[in-house]
Amino acid sequence: MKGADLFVQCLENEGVKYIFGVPGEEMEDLLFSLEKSSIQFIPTRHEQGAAFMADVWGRLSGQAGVCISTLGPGATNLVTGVADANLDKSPLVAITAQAGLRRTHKESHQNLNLVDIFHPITKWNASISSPVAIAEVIRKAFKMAESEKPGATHIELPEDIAEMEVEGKPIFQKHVRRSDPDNVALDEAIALIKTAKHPLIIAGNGAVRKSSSEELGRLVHNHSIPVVHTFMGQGAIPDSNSQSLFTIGFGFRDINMDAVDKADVILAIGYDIAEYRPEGWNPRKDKRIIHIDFEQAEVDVHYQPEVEIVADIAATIRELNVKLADDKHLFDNSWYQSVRKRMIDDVSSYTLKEGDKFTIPGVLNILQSIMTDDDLLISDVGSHKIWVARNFSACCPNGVIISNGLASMGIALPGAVAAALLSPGRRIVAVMGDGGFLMNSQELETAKRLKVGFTTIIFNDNDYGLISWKQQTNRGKSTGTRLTNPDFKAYAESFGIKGYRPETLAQLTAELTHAIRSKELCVFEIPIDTRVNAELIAKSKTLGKK
Ligand SMILES: Cc1ncc(C[n+]2csc(CCOP(=O)(O)OP(=O)(O)O)c2C)c(N)n1
Repeated sequence: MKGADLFVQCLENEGVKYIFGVPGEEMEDLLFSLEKSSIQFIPTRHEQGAAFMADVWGRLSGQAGVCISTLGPGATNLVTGVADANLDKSPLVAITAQAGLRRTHKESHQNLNLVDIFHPITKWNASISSPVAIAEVIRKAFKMAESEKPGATHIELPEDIAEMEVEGKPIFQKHVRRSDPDNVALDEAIALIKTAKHPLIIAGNGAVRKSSSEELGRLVHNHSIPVVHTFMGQGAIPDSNSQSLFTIGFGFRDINMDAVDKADVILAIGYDIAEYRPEGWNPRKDKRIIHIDFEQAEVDVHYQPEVEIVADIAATIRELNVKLADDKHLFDNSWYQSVRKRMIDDVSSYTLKEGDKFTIPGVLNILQSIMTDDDLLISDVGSHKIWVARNFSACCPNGVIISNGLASMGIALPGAVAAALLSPGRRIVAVMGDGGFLMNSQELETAKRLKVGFTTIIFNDNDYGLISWKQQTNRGKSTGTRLTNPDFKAYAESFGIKGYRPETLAQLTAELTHAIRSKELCVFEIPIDTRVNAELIAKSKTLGKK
């Protein structure tokens, strides 16, 4: 068989269902091998869209999403989405075609050193230099991408390798068991927890992967330990749970920082320093920290754990639960319940009344009332992301998807395409700013062609809003952020997609309810009043002082 046929057999062996990408001449053999396979190649309108689809697929499923591009410009277009998956700890395998080996050593058409380009944004990458290596390279790329901490890997397939004859077969994949937590470290952690007056858990993105969240729920319920989540840790325990103190990691002081300040022992569970620097919550370096993660702690003066438990997170929390089983209710919840209540009251204060101008937190409250625990909210990056993280309650791991490692604009719309393919029955809402929407709006055509349904919400402020919010906070004015926009409703309709531009609260609520429940592919343009942004900063100066 041809190298390309073996390559595709290996992908089938990894359970790949879809490959997102833009075709190119140098991947002709691979495309025709794919055509004969069980895998569907999904042409996207930009390689970045393909990479974000693979990124969100990986994050939601735990199995590597796969994207593909041609050499040169196709490969450089993939880079942002691949880097996003890598920093967001999302399993992804990127495949790039390459010129034949006979010309990669010299300057030639579209020839870039792709292994060098992808090296700093992947966990591992390689060029396939012989068809005999195909099975090993593919198995390794998937194994590396999917093992903790997950991330991106990259395979380069030169066109002559794809064409060559080869004999071989895919390598059998076996589930690898991670090591159990160390008993001495567990006992040290228990001893430290028992010295605490005000213990607090920071749940990061590692706490929403695998089966950690059930064990975490048991730990906090049995011992009344409160949890703050990072943006990507949202849903580690449901926000409806009385131990949830919602989300931390804003560039301003929020109400729940009262509890963080008061906490003496911090259990950092699956905490990812790429999301939120420890200086933000441990400025005086006086917290006693227990680090629970798949990997050792990063070295940081503001993050010096007394105990590090490096093992499977779910297994570690399970062991803590076993060892604490005889100690019922170690702590009382009185020290943090008022913080929780103030957060809840603050979020509901944004509920819109008829006649009010639309605001992002106001619309999020409407979404919260329409969406159920089975639904999915995907946020893009911008001011709306701050509001989603702060005000939208997560019900479960992966109920809210936010990119907060690389934090790249443009992820939400392609991400919704992947989520809809992965879970066709799920109701999905993607929220974004006008800036992020127009970065990857071309993927509306991909969505339409695939006949997937989800609700796209554009919060329109004709501005790169988060940047002007920050500039306004720092300097009292903004520069370089103002935009003009097309008619988004007409734009959506030009793709044959339903467009909405509601004008009253009643209309907004009715149209959103219909659109979300019916899972139609549609675009809402919601003009927003951004004064709430500055008001939140002004309020934050007093929020923590009650
Ligand atoms: C790809 C990329 N480019 C630039 C940035 C920097 N950035 C962060 S938020 C933002 C503005 C986002 O504007 P918009 O999408 O309209 O959302 P809004 O802030 O108005 O809610 C920018 C430019 C980024 N995070 N990602």
